Amino acid sequence: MYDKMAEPYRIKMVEKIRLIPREERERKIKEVGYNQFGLKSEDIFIDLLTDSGTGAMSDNQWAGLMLGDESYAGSRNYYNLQDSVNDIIGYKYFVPTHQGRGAENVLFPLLIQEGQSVLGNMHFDTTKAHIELKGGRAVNLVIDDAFETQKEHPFKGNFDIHKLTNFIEDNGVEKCAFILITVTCNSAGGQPVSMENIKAVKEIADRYGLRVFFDAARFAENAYFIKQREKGYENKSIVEIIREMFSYGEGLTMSAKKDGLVNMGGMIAIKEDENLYEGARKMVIPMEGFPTYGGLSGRDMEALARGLREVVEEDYLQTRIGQVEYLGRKLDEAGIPIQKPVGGHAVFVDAKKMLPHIPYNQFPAQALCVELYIEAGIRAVEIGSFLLGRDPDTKEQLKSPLELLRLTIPRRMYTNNHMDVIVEAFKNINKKKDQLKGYDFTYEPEVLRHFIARLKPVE
Ligand code: P61
Repeated sequence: MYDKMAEPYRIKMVEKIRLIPREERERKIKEVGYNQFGLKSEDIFIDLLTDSGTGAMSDNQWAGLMLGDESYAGSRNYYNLQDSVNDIIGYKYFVPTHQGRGAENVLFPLLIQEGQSVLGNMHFDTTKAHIELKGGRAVNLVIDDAFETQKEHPFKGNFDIHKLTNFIEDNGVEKCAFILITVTCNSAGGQPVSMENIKAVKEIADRYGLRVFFDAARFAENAYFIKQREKGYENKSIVEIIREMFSYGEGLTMSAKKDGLVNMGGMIAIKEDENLYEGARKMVIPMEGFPTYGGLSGRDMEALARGLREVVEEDYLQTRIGQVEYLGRKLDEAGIPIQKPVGGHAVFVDAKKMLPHIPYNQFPAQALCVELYIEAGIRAVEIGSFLLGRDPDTKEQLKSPLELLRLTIPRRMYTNNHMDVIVEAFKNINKKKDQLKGYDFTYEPEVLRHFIARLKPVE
């Protein structure tokens, strides 16, 4: 075999994209208050805002759409999805939801009491928001190496076991709702969590009588990293690794828009706790829909049932993660500081390192996002203080330990030529980076502000 593996698929249908002139890009980004969420997608050449629901489905999934059974109750696609969940995740119960936050909204009230903390490696923003909306506190206990972008560590998404035990000891177990392991750890750079670490977290949970859940959005990518990097797993299949991973938890929430390989979908899955399942089943009705569809149409459930089986194919994962690595390597060679090693779904550019003259409260990574759009019509997303928001008690702007620009690669969408264009854009920005300015709010909503906030350059 050759060292280099090509994608295990060929392209059957294409979608037109175009690069509008630079003056238009300058005008459009100003019109939307320098917030790339406000841009129309037709004004974007390469869209790296997210890998969430943006991937390409396979012919097999598209064929599945035609087999959608849109019965209100008991759709056959629900049972097909149940089979996929049982086979791949290994949990007994599941409840479909329209996407990940729908699952959080249904499950978290059953697990959190007012004032309790949810102990995570690093919670993603919708997860943090749902924890806080239920009166809880989201606590991040990831290892410190995650915050040192230049330091190589194979599992930068790992929990710091000392921080975890200290938190429980210092605050008391009654102040802890549950432990949530996010795989891969999105906010730290799509960084994986090792099996050894998951086991250690489970041991601590057992010692204190706490329960472990997973935020499973990128579960297959995490399993692939375990296979590549962790001793003892090199000869296991991806499904074996996934099942072992989840065996250490009681349940999960999943945004299926990532490793489910669908444009819309999510779920709650529960290992064996029938009471919890009954609770989720009851709550999903008023919030998402009847438990055999949970906010999804039958055809969506069929696409997901098939996507779950495709995402665990190793040649797919190899080229998927290989493309992200390719982009990371090229940026690194061009002298652009990135989170190392490169994570599963995105390359994270270290804006704090690249633009040290812009302070955290003027959002250096957001400044870089704006420039990237103006430079080459590329839309990226800020993962830093702009996303993090304010302290819920004091309303002070929080200082994120990392100021990252995320180049999120949709699944099965772009070619390496697109990756090369991204690298060229960064080379040009790097030459004039000292002239970039920070940003300040002209409009700031209270919850999940970065979606609709408006900004202006700081003079
Ligand atoms: C993303 F700018 N992620 O990474 P839902 N858990 C985890 C996620 O990564 C996640 C969800 C739960 C997105 C979409 C996104 O401010 C933003 O299906 C680890 O999106 O509800 C979502 O899943 C929630 C982008 C979300 C954002 C919020 O791009």
